[in-house]
Amino acid sequence: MFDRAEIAVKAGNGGDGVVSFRREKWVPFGGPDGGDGGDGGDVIVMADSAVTSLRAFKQKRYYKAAGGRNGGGKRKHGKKGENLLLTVPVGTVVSYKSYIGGDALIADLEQPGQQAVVAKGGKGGFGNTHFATSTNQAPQIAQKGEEGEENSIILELKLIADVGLIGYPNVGKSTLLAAVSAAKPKIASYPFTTREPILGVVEVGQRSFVLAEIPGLIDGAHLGRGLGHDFLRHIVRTKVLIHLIDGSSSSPAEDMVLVNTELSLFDSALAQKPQLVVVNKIDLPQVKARLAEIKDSFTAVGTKAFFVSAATGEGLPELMTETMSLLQSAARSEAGIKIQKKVFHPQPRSVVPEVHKEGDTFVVTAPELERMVTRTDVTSPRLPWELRRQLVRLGVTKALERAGVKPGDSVRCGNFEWEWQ
Ligand SMILES: Nc1nc2c(ncn2[C@@H]2O[C@H](COP(=O)(O)OP(=O)(O)OP(=O)(O)O)[C@@H](O)[C@H]2O)c(=O)[nH]1
Ligand SMILES: [Mg+2]
Repeated sequence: MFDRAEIAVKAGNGGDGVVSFRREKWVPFGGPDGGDGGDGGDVIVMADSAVTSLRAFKQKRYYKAAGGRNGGGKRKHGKKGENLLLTVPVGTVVSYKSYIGGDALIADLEQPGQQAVVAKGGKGGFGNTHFATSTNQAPQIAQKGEEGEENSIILELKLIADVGLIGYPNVGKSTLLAAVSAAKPKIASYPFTTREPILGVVEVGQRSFVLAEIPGLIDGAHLGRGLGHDFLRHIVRTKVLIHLIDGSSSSPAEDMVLVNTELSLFDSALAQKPQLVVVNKIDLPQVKARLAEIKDSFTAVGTKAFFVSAATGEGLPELMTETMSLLQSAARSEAGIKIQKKVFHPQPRSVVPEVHKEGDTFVVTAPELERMVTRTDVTSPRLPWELRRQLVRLGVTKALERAGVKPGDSVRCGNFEWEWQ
């Protein structure tokens, strides 16, 4: 019933910033002119109505966006890495896979064109022009590009029913579903046999639609009575309703009005949905006997009803053909509505530096500092001075002091270790 795929995505790394100085014939001390690295490309998932299944993602499971290019001299910025766009069927739910349980929802791509960023590209590193100050005109440091995000993603396609089969319990919904599709719902002569929505595919000529039996529609269902109103929410997503009524009930037309009242109490939009009113069980002698009377009662409330027998199949082909054409006209009027495109973004990651102790060493976790020090020229005499400035700027000094660092202690960040002064 559900289509599902798990993939790994890796966004592009950011390009590195560079250390470079202006060299011109008549300018003896050119200033820094190292350009920034370009940002890495994002991995983006987008809903596209031309895509119908997640099959492609079961064959190829690893997707990687392009990295940003490194910066150059003369303030040349590196090119941004191109985004990688993965197209999925409309109705795909995208979430992060969690290995400790509780997968986190990223987006529910319900409309064509909606997008979700599933791995953010790494930021390009700053070139040395960013590090010049009034007292340091020749900074020897530049930032390394940030790593692109890497995530495990779950794609799940919810089969959205085109047509909802509604009606009071025991009216013959399961019987009808079983008669027109390959679905095999349980059928029994008591109410609430069906306890959750059941889907079936109905074929009409070359075309098909998905029909769903929606159980639990009783008086007070909108208040949570019976099976609760969870299932009423499924009706919201369908385009057309088949409203089934038991012909052997004392007043079929009244049943129809009551069920429709229940629908509009839950959501007034539901009452507006195109609906086919269908009287079932016309094979029963007591129903046959009062067929004319039942017809009149529907005409009296302004409704044209269909008459079928889910048990014998009488009237079902005509009903399915009618449903198909109603569905097509509903789709046509929907196509005229302009849909707002939404883009979902993941939460930004935290950049607050953290400090923990490993033995006597204070270990700093600060991605920005790490990227800087791995690229630094450690032989530069200006290094201690520059490092100190950056530590203050990034809030690392504060974090270390809070952790109780004292002069003489050793401090490490990435693969760079130094003595605290
Ligand atoms: N004679 C006759 N009996 C029918 C017909 N359709 C359904 N039934 C009977 O009505 C009873 C209920 O049928 P179901 O298909 O289980 O009805 P339902 O609406 O799915 O009921 P719940 O899922 O329990 O709410 C069963 O005993 C069926 O055999 C019909 O067209 N003619
Ligand atoms: Mg049923």
